[in-house]
Amino acid sequence: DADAPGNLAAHLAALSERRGWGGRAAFHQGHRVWTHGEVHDLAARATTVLADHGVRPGDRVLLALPDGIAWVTAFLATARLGAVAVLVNPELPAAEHAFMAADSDAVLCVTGPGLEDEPTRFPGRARSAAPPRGAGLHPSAAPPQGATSHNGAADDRQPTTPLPAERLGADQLLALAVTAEPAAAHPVDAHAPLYVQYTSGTTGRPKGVVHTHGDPKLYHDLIGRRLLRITPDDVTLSVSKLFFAYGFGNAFVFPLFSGSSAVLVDRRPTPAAVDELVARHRVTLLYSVPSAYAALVADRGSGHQACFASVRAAVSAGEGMPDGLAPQVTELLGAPVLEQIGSTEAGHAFCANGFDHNHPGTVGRPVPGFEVELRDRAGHPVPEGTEGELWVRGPTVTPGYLNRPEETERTLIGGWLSTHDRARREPDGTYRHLGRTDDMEMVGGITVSPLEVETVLRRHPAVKEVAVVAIPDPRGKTHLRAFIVPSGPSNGPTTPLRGAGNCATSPHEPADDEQPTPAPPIPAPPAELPALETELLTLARKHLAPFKVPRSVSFVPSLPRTATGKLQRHLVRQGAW
Ligand code: 3SK
Repeated sequence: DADAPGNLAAHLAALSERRGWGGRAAFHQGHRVWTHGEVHDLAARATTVLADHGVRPGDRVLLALPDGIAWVTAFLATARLGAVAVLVNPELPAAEHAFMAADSDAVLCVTGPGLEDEPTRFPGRARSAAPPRGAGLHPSAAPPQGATSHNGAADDRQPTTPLPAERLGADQLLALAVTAEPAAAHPVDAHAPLYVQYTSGTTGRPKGVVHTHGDPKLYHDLIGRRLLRITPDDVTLSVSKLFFAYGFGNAFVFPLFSGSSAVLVDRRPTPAAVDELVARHRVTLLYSVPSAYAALVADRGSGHQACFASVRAAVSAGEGMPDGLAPQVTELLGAPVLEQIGSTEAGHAFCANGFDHNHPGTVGRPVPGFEVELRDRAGHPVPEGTEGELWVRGPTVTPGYLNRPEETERTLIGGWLSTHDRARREPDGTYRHLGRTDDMEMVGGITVSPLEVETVLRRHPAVKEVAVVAIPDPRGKTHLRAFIVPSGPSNGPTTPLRGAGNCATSPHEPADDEQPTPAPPIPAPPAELPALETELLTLARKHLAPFKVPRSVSFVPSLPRTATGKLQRHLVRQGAW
């Protein structure tokens, strides 16, 4: 197959050349633009820098970097070298970084600002004699015996050679790359491992999920090109960051495979930053998560605003959209909301809505090439119209977890991936997401879906966010408690809207500080809370069976969420955030 990707970085560089994209914008960061040609040239040079730092084909290189050109360069250079990039959230605590560096047996950690000088964060490690177990990292990654490495030198490394892990700052990588010679790509096939992403994990230790050189092309062919119809004229803004599956596909894979561009921002943008960036770069595709869309609507109001005129679609994933939010987003942006669902294990979305078939409130139909089944706890398909757990089979599903053969065996059965998402199939073949299987709460021996209770409570205009969990009382009996983040006086739907009718764009002086530290949520004044509690419980009694009505309400300034906006229900249960 002439179009088979082989080495992803080499494939993308050749594609850009063939299609004449060299002079087109690929990434915007602050006031700088990098063209596709510049990106691939820089990556080829950075490959030499990584090799000079001891990285060899098959090695793991941990990237703890904020979104930006250094991230893109480090990823492509690692791929070009035939090494495996380990993508981690740069904002994790030191202990989690240390765990991931050790778990992936990284030989080099490329770090962003603030992390370079922390000696304990990425402890030096001897390169282990044995490769990590469990996910087939080595068989297809290792160069064939006697093969030469990317720079033509024979790879004579002995597996037992102790070699301490190196560290390289992002600025240093870029500075060295500018003057380095470009390196040829190491030949690998499409099944060779390309990257590892750690699942943010709502419980337990993070697990490294492996994906191959062939996967990104499929993300683009199946979703970017076919469903979202991305063309070279598109401009992407993804609230989700590059280290995460959703952001990686949206803001790295799709632009490089389509000749389009992405706006990269190093932190999660605030609502004000989103509309400034959309207006400044004429963003056409906005990718976000429900909590960030809700914040945008709360901040800007729902009437259409001119600063969003360029947006042609608002893609949403990560969690189900609360009732009523999608129409508000559509009204604000003047564009359809396309909900989808995916997972780190599936690589990208496996069910999605598209322009031709968009069923609001559902996550759409299976992405072509994916099969989806709803199964009961015993793993048997459920009758039509009944809810069950989503199982998925498709071309980009991970070969497995790094170092976790038992968990791989439990999650991947006969090529089918257990997603732990609950859903129901609608008559038009779309799937309605009903929460996570581990989200169910037990109250007095009865299973309750907290999502159902949360949906009712969220209808109250003074509720900005809500999480319902079962809490044991001192006698061990469990009761439902609702944790509520109240709408602040400035963003409640019944009060005047701070930004309504006003785009935050400043055409004369584009903001450099695109993401000011998010303002802390503004809780309602304490005197109003008892009344609000009564109103919420009345609302719950009106719409829910008695055993689903929360016994108590706690008002909190925020809820614990993963970097991608997913509620961390186990932390709410523990009261630990
Ligand atoms: O979290 C999701 O639902 C998702 C959606 C699209 C791509 C990747 C992911 C993880």
